[in-house]
Amino acid sequence: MNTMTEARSLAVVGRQKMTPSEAFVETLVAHGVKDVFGIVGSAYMDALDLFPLAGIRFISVAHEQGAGHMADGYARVSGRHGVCIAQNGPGVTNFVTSTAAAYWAHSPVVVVTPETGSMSLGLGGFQETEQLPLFSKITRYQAHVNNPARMAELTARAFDRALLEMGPTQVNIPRDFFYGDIECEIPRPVAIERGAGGEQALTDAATLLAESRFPVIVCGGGTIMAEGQGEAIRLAELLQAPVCSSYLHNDSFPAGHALACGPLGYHGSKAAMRLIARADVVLALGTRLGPFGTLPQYELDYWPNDAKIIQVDADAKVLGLVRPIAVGLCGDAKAAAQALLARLASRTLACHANLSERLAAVKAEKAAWEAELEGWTHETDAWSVGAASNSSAMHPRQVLRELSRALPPAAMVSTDIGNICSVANSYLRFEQPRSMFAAMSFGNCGYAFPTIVGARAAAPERPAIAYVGDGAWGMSFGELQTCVREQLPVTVVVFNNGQWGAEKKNHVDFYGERFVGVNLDHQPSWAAVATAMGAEGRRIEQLSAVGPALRSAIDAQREGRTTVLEMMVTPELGDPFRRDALALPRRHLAKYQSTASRR
Ligand SMILES: Cc1ncc(C[n+]2csc(CCOP(=O)(O)OP(=O)(O)O)c2C)c(N)n1
Ligand SMILES: [Mg+2]
Repeated sequence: MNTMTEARSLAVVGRQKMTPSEAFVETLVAHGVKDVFGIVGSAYMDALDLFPLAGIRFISVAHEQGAGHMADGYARVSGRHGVCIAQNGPGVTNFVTSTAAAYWAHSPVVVVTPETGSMSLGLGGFQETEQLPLFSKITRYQAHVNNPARMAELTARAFDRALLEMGPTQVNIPRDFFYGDIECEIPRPVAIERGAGGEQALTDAATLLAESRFPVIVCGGGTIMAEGQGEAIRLAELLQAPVCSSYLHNDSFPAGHALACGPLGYHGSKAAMRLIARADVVLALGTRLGPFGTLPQYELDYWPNDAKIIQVDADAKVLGLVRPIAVGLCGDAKAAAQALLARLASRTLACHANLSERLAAVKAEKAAWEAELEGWTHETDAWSVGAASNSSAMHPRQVLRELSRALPPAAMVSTDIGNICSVANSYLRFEQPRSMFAAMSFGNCGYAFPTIVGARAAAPERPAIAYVGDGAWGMSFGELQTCVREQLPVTVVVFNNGQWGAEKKNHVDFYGERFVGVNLDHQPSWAAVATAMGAEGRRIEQLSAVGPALRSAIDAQREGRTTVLEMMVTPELGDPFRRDALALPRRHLAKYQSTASRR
């Protein structure tokens, strides 16, 4: 045994004398923490000093936002806590965006925020800001260590609550409270098993499903978090019900399964949308049915307003929140699916009467969507056709298809929030859960790359790929330093279309092509930047090179090398994000009349 494993195995048991730093670090050890992401800071140096002997790796990053996203990716792929820590004040404020993103991704991230010393708080000293209000709306729980003797207790609670409520929690620690002598016991993690939901709700849900003639299942992130994919498959097979994935959870049901219809929502699968439109009963398994994932797409207003919705979610507060429901089941997706299977096993199911008709519909809709996608080689709106005709670059859709064909089986893919990354949703298929890490409802540019770095830290055996637009890449490429320095090899696909494309699409559709701040002129060669930073960089201009380049970049990961594949693509743009939220411009003042809508 080396010193590190020896130290880890010696868990501190019973009440004893220690320093608060020791109490903090031992609490991390008790919760199985092996990696912490952050940037070094004097505020917590006394605890950091203990990390190596505690068997905790400190992953030193380029920007605290990156650390927060890495903790998020780490948590999403492993189902365990992701942990990040920073210097009080500016280091901690850099966590705000990543914490908000983790909140909407339902990631159990523990954000450790050392703060200004307790004896100078409020005096406006160095690196001081109020750190609790900043995170109050983007964490599930906030612990403020108000006395050094409570360090272990409050830190442990933040860890427990992150898993209990599936979201980020904060431990705020006045920096002087790491020092001193205390007596305490390190709390053991509190494991709480979730149940299937209420008896009556289960009975009502089973009855609705048994009587349904066209049941459709929507599998959400809750199915993944509950490790309930096997139960979802059994339930789908029992009912012979088509299964849609909720928005950006393409990994919630195996894409190769005969009943899998693909994702709902923005750039999702038309097959999924057309089939759910026919449902008389929808079983929403582990999904809050977020508004963005149920909006009309491709001019299909697919949500079945007359269907009876059974919604299963571990968070009671989201039941019926966005869409009216017939039955709300506050429970774990896996346990609820098991309970429904048990209740349905011996019942006559109305949906078996028209089984062949339904399966034929599933097959036909899937085939039609695949054929449409296959033939959809470029965007066909007038602006895109014009923009692409002046360009010798590759069509984004064709690049996306080549990439998806070259993805290895256990690949983990994170996607950013741009136009091309959103179109990627049509092409990304997964057979196993915990494979897709999209910027979820918070939708911040710059999410995908650090998130995949964190995922790679948690699952070093799995190929790790990030899809990033060139604008978002400009925000986040700094973490290439982390990949190289910390030996966390990933592959980044940067879509170089020379623009903040997703927003440019709004200028095209609503603002008469009056472009303000959307063109990314004078970009550096991102391939050259990667090389300068100690990674590999390749500029890809030919479609035939896309698949081979991805495969060799994934091979390079095995040798510890990070690669940036800069895909030179046309500026054409797919359907916009927020057609629902924009309006044609009205102007009253004479000086602005030239910008008023003529339509
Ligand atoms: C942090 C942040 N800033 C701004 C936005 C608004 N925004 C949404 S998509 C987008 C454009 C993304 O451009 P790029 O990453 O180049 O991808 P593309 O759309 O060109 O494929 C912007 C600026 C955002 N979502 N997040
Ligand atoms: Mg772009």
